[in-house]
Amino acid sequence: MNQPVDAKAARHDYYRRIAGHGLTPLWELMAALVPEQPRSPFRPHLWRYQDIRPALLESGRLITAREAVRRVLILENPGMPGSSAITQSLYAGLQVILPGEVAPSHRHTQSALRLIVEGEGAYTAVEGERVTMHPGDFIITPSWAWHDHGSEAEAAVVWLDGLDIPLVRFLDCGFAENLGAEVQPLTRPEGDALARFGANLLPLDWTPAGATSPVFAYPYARSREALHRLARAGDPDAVHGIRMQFINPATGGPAMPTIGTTIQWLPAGFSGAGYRCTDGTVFHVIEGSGECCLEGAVLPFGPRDTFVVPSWTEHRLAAHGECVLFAFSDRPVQRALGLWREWRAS
Ligand code: 1HN
Repeated sequence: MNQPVDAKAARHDYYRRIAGHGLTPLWELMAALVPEQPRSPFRPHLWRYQDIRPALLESGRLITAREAVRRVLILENPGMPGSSAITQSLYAGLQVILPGEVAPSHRHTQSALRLIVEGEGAYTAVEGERVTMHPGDFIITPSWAWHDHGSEAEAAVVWLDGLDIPLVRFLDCGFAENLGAEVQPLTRPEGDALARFGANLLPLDWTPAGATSPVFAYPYARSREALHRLARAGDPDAVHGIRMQFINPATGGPAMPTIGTTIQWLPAGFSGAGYRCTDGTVFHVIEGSGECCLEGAVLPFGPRDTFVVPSWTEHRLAAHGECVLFAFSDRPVQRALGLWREWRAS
């Protein structure tokens, strides 16, 4: 803008004076407030499991799960240091529990998901029911549900946590409390929720108590079997391969109200078409290796790695061998508000 020095100085003097009244001029900020398209300050990034596993296990020698409450290393997006966020709306971390440990019971309005990365035989208890963890299992802790974790395993168990912490912080609507006992009382046998709600059956006269799926654990053995059957049927999508969403069987909607979750299979040699969506997405590699190619960057991934693609960042997936990827994002929130968009190169 070409303006006389006097006019510029007059405006800046004016801005300084009105600032004292809690006022600021929109015309200086318009383009930043209403961009033509999303320009996320978050960056694409990959956390290589092999590289971070030693640090994760070292934390187990420095602090107990009891003292830490949750012994987690946060996967913080390098574009937003200090945010404890992996995307604008979501948090991710890797949690480790050692044999004999307990992570005490608490609840909060933030919803959580777990994707088991390594080890067998730890458990999480959610609202009175325990579930034993196996690699690839997807487990939900709904908003305001009591939850504690423990391990009777032989070795360390590690899982990826995903929570809607930044979203809840943004909305200023977070509450939390401790149970006061380390372990919550168990009121149902293991497997109850899956039998009651996850067998294409619902109890007669049952009405949902909340917005989250009553099936709180989705065993990998089942989703893997489904994916492999669909893989044999062929016809993978040009962008996603075979990509399925985890649903709430009582509604057909997303398993969690604030976090969308998917599992996808890519055939060996898959070279996906370009894609953008407004929901910044966290991918976790359950099996296989390949690459996520982005504008100006390639993220080579292998088993147990986690990578993030920020909002509206063009990317495509390529697989070396067969791959299975888990992913989560805030898509259900954007869709509920009529804001979600996608773009496909094919
Ligand atoms: C939490 O409750 C868990 O229950 C994990 O495992 C991570 C991060 C912030 C706040 C609460 C868990 C968390 C968390």
